[in-house]
Amino acid sequence: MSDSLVVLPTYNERDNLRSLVDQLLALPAGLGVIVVDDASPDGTGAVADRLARRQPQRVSVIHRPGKLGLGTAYLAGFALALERGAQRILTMDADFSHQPRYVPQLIRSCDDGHDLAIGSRYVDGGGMPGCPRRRRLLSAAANVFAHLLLDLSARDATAGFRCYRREVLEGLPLHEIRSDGYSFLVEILFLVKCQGFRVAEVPILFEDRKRGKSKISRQEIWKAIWTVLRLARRRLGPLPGSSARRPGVEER
Ligand SMILES: Nc1nc2c(ncn2[C@@H]2O[C@H](COP(=O)(O)OP(=O)(O)OP(=O)(O)O)[C@@H](O)[C@H]2O)c(=O)[nH]1
Ligand SMILES: [Mg+2]
Repeated sequence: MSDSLVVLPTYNERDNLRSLVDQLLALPAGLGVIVVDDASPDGTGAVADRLARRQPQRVSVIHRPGKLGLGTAYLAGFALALERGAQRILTMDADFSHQPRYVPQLIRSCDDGHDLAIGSRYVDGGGMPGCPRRRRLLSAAANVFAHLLLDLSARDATAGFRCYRREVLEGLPLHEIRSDGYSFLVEILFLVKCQGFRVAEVPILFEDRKRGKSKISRQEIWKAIWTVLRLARRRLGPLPGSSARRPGVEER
């Protein structure tokens, strides 16, 4: 198995998955791929199985019984990647919003000493060209809100295009994460900050998906707002009489 594994959560990505995996496997990095499919009604799981049969050394599939959320899909992928001995664990969307051409830069950034590299829309050279105004506003608002309340240093705190060094995932209290959906990305970044890991951002151009449908629902947006408020409360310290630990004291 490769020492860099890409975790690809999928829900109804049949029209994207095959060409995305082919492009990832063709990169010089010699990547492996772990697809985490939640019983997609469109048959994405069967496509993933075919890809795994074709390249069993490089493609694995985790099948879950139903749509259990993006956050828990990442956790399932991380567990398998760590078990397989991966040194770098990448995550990306399976809809080509995150282009495989940026993967080598994310890996290089970790090899240069960063613990987490984020494919970022909000640093010089990054952006969201061609995305509808509503999508850009949603992303910008989510980031401003998370920054204001959580004091995160990364400019793109909601990005799902990331490369974690193994030690980060081993060192974080992943069992404490309560977000099961999209807000997982902010919650894990908050833990990364609390533990004092080094974060870098690599500029990417985020592209709007061309095939398939977005899964972000209004409910996910409310859950994300709630997550940021919950973490902000935690950042301020334990409630009187509570025995909760203040995460910030562990900074190194
Ligand atoms: N396994 C699993 N994957 C999911 C789930 N929800 C979303 N995904 C996948 O997570 C990735 C991101 O979801 P998208 O719907 O593309 O969300 P987004 O990229 O933030 O939104 P758009 O830009 O509108 O596409 C995609 O690869 C989805 O197929 C889920 O509940 N389980
Ligand atoms: Mg997407």
